[in-house]
Amino acid sequence: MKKVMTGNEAIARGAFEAGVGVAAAYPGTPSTEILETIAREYKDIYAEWSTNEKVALEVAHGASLAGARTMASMKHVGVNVAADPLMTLSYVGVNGGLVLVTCDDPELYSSQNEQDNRHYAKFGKLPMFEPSDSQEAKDFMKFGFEISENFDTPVMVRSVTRISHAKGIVELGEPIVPPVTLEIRKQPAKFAMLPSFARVRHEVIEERITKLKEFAEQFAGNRTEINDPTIGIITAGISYQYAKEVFPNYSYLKLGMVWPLPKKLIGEFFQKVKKVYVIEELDPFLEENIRAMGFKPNGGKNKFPICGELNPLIVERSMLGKRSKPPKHFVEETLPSRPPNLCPGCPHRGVFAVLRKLKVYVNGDIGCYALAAYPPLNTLHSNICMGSSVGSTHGMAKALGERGKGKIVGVIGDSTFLHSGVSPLMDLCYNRSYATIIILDNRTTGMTGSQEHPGTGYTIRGEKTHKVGFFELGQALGIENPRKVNPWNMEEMEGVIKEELEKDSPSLIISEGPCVLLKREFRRSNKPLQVDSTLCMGCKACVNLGCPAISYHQVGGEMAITAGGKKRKGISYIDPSLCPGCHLCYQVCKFGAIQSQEEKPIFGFEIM
Ligand SMILES: Cc1ncc(C[n+]2csc(CCOP(=O)(O)OP(=O)(O)O)c2C)c(N)n1
Repeated sequence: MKKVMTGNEAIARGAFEAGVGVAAAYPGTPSTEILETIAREYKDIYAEWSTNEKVALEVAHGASLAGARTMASMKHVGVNVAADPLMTLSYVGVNGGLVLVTCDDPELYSSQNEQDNRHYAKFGKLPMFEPSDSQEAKDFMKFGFEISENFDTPVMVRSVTRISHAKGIVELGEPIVPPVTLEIRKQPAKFAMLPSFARVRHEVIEERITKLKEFAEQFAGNRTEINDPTIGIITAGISYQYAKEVFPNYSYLKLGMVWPLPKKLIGEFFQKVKKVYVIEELDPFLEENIRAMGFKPNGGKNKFPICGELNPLIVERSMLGKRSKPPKHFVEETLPSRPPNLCPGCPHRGVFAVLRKLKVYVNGDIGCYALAAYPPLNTLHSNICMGSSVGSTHGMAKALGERGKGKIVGVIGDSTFLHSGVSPLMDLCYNRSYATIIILDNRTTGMTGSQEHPGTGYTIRGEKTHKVGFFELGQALGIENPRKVNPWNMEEMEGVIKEELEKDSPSLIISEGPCVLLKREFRRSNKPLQVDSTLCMGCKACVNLGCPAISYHQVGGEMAITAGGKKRKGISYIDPSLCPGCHLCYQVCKFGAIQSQEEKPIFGFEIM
């Protein structure tokens, strides 16, 4: 049977057909749907959202020790978090096959950088497969588990956004029963990495990479297509599709395995074609390694961009220069740009509106709230990676001493806090900082599409489970008196933040407001607010909250005078189809022009 699948669905299918027993992940675009598909479609596989990528890989390692085929999936930067276990997992190898899927994000559609994770394969001395479509995504996964067991190595499969999210036809197969039995095996010399054992293992992995090089020469996924011999392209992954689309008649060496590389095969390709070009997205990974083998491609990164995604047009223009003609039906993009924004009713908005008013320096983190860096909020001044806000705030406080007192806060989401904010908060308490940290507890991993985490009380399959209490956790880490606030009540929020900023000891504020998209967290919904156009002065205080439900319209003539006879340039309007009734705008309007339709105006929502 054949089915149309995204790359991520095909990766999940490959794991299923390979007989995977345990799958762990931490959400991150573009990888998230891999585990979501497993949880939804393949009920016999144990699936979990782990607290972070390091934990996910360690869970997979444990399952492999027990003999299960197992996988961990994550976005490219997730591999940085998992890099510590990864580098030594390479030494210990596997019992049951282990595949680590990395989904890279060229062009940074939803990421903080566009690092090229092919380097991890070389760095960790691990084999890496890179599919060019959904069929290969499934096949390379299945194959990955075999290679993992046959060569006693973790295997990496690399996808990119365009492979993960694009759809293609996939031939389905039946799941197999994996060859390794489930049992407890005690093999400390192989799995307990003390220096004396690890020294031996290092030699083993050097032998392994040599064997993998030999394997790469035979691997059917490393394919030569000889057409016009004047130009030969060495490429892999999505770049193969772009190149093939614009240059169908050139010759190709299409690499399905991007590490280690098949030197003999590459040499033969150089013999068969006149000129060789290496086409790859991001870093000159293939090119540099091919040059290091002593070959001299005629072009690579001297022609093709190193930053951002490629596409057929870029490939054609880079290759042909002035000789390239735009395609016949080429349409220039005419869509207006729509900067990302916090949703109407988002609990984060009020917190940032208050922080803006207080003019503090905000060390931010990764999540929806990072959008507060954009106008009109303009109230997030740094962020680098998940969990960084807490340590950075502490470091800043220590550097500034009294000069920074009351002027800096760290802001971190609930999922991010549990991912990697707990240990820096412990550090901050241990080292007696005066820093103030705000956890934005919207009861979900919002940015990546609302995944559960240990603070939501639900597993990936919706089963009820233990729910971490941020208040109690904060106390356990050393915060004397954590404070809980309603993020839609701006006066209360301002008062609490001011008090906490005054403290000489570490302080923690927990902003408790569920993501507006999480229906299960609300007891009832509110009615949309309305602008009384006779009273609105057009001061834009509501507009400056950056709520997509509020717009501003210039007025002239009679409309330029309010009921009270005052002049105005414009008025605000609230789109009732977008307004969930959070009442933030109601609180900032000094003229009583924004009117609640509730019997008694409420700040925010009645939540569970
Ligand atoms: C190491 C790493 N893993 C995953 C991601 C993807 N990611 C971006 S923000 C985020 C978490 C957002 O959840 P939360 O902190 O609760 O904030 P929210 O978006 O709900 O406001 C994740 C998982 C990432 N950027 N880096």
